[in-house]
Amino acid sequence: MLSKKMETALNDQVNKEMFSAYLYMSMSIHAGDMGLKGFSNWFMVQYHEEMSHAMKLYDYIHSRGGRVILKAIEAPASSFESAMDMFEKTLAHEEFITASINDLMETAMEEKDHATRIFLQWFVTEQVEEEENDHDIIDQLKLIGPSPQGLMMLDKELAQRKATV
Ligand code: OFO
Repeated sequence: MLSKKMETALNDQVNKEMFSAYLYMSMSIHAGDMGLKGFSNWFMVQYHEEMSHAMKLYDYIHSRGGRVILKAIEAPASSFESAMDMFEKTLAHEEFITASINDLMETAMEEKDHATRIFLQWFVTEQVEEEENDHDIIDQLKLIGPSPQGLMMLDKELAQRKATV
């Protein structure tokens, strides 16, 4: 059985993952408006990943006898300055999520909840991968600079990303 404190903290994370999904869906829409179909695809795949993160937490809370309480999801920004702006905001958001996962891990340790600590390890590893992906794309955007041809090539590459969930 989850402690009340752990249950509340995991519920807050469900909300953060659903906001992440909402944020990337908004970026997908904006990239589509910019004519960047590959970027739009990349962010939509990310939307699905974030929903799967929320569902992993949802299933775990239930499996430990807890109750999922859905809260309002904040509206994300609806427009962005550029492809670089979207990825810089993505990286900043993922750093915020990493800090949130670290806080959850601390709570699990304080509560001596080893099952939750082990469950959260998947998220710790996932955050390393997510931040690395964002850094890689930001580096490529820096190399491209103002070149529309370079941006179109990266757009083709990002069009290849397939949903894994
Ligand atoms: Fe982007 O990893 Fe979940 O939020």
